[in-house]
Amino acid sequence: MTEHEPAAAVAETAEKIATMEIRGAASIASASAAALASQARTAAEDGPTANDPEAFRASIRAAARDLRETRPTAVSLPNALRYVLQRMEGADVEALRQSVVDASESFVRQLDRAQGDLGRIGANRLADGDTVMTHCHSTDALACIEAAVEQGKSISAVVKETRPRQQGHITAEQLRDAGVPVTLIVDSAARRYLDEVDHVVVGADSIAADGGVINKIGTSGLAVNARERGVPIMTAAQTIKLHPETLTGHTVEIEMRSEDELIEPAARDDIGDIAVENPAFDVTPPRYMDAIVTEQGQFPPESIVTLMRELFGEGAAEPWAEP
Ligand code: RI2
Repeated sequence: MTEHEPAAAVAETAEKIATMEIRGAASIASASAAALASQARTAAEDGPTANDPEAFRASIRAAARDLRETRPTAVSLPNALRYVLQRMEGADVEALRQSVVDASESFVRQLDRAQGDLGRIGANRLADGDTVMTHCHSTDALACIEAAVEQGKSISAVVKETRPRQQGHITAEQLRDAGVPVTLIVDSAARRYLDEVDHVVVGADSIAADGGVINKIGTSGLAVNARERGVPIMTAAQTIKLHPETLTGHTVEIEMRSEDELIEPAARDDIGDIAVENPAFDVTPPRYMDAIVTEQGQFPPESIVTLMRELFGEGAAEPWAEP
């Protein structure tokens, strides 16, 4: 292995994230942290990285860059890489390896704990007998609903299928497993069903400093409709979804995915010369979101910047860059 060749586990994880075999902002973050730990173990075993601390560090940074390039929108991914790389320290390769493995494991542990904590906070917003509407599949959003059920509340769900990849099916199955009665609907039926819904619960891939919520395409339209119908809507998002670069004016890149997810090539050819676009995410302005629920409490979207400054200072380091 040369110093810039990633271990097989990194290439495999990067491929799975890019193709969305591993998906969901929290899962992407935890898989990326685990992949860095694999890289550390492999790089410490043999080759030039096994005896040269600087070559070892360079190989971890290179692996982080490969992971970073897979999907652009979910900030949990660079936040996970940042967490591990900032804790990489030691005078020799063995100490460096240990620090990366330890950081990766503590990141994953914190992620699990944070989701449990935010679930219990989000559950407090739900009342016994509530019907919730969901969009896409978010483990943070599901944690709130599952915690409400664990608190003994009776909850039903209207689940949007979420075109084009239909991650609503995953939500429907997991809610069913949690004993929640589920009604699956097409996305365009959402407004009709809002009259029967007490709360909308969505996740987030990134939260901007102005309180804008970047989540699966269709979230912003749902939020506007929910506001018009007077149905409260919350975003369940661990603090690793807070986007530090937005503190300094950067915007969040919206991932554009393949048109094949949207229309079969043959059907497209039949239609003729058209453009097809497939943005994976949209931005819900803070005025359409009632609350952002994190493991550190519930926030009005406009005040999330205070928490971001506390956690990140004024910006974000890029520890994966070549020095
Ligand atoms: P958790 C997903 O994106 C959805 O947009 C979901 O709301 C968000 O990640 C957060 O998921 P994608 O990876 O971290 O399906 O809450 O494109 O699991």
